Amino acid sequence: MFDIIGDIHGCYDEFVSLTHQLGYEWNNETPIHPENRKLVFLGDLTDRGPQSLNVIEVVTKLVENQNAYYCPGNHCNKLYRYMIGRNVQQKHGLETTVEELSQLSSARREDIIDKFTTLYEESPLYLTLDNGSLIVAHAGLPEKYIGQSGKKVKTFVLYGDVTGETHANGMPVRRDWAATYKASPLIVYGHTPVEEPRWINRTVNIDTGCVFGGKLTALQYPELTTFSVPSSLPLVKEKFRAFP
Ligand SMILES: [Mn+2]
Repeated sequence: MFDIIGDIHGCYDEFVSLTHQLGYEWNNETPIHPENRKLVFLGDLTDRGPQSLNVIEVVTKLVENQNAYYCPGNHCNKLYRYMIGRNVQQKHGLETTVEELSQLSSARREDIIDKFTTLYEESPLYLTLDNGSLIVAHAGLPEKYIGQSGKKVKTFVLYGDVTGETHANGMPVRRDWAATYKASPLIVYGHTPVEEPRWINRTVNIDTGCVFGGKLTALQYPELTTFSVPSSLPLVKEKFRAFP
């Protein structure tokens, strides 16, 4: 039994509230469920929000202790590349995580970098759970990529079905892959903020834009019940995508 958490983006307080709502008890700075449910993180733990490093600390500890599963998002990929010394642009939210890191002593900074790079390097590109009945992938997974890996799959999982074009507001144009999904595994994903969890075919987008003033959502599996905590941040309405 899993509780899958949408894109946190440094919204640590909302994450803590959500775990309480889901019945988790905090012991030794990690949320543990009395009935052994496991948390599942679908990526984009950090950037833009106020407490990215606290989120990294909790998630790395949970995964290390085998109390949670994690797969990366595009922001995780970029933060990882920053941490291993690649020349990445500090924008689109990465600058907030870099700023948090700069406030630390070098020993604490090295510790966080070690934890996050280990988490990232050991994570699968997407999670296949419940004997293949449940797939968790940051920006989703079309039927043709189920069980597949490689460069194309990685780009899709991290960035979605992008066309390479951008909208007038600067957001990348993304095709609606979920609308034509026909396979039976349930695909749980995030990446594109929506006002309410969006169910279509056997897919659900649970990125309800917490960092843009929406809410942080969890999906319980196999119950398929969603729980949400409202964001403490101001609403940035143009960041949410409406589907017909
Ligand atoms: Mn994302």
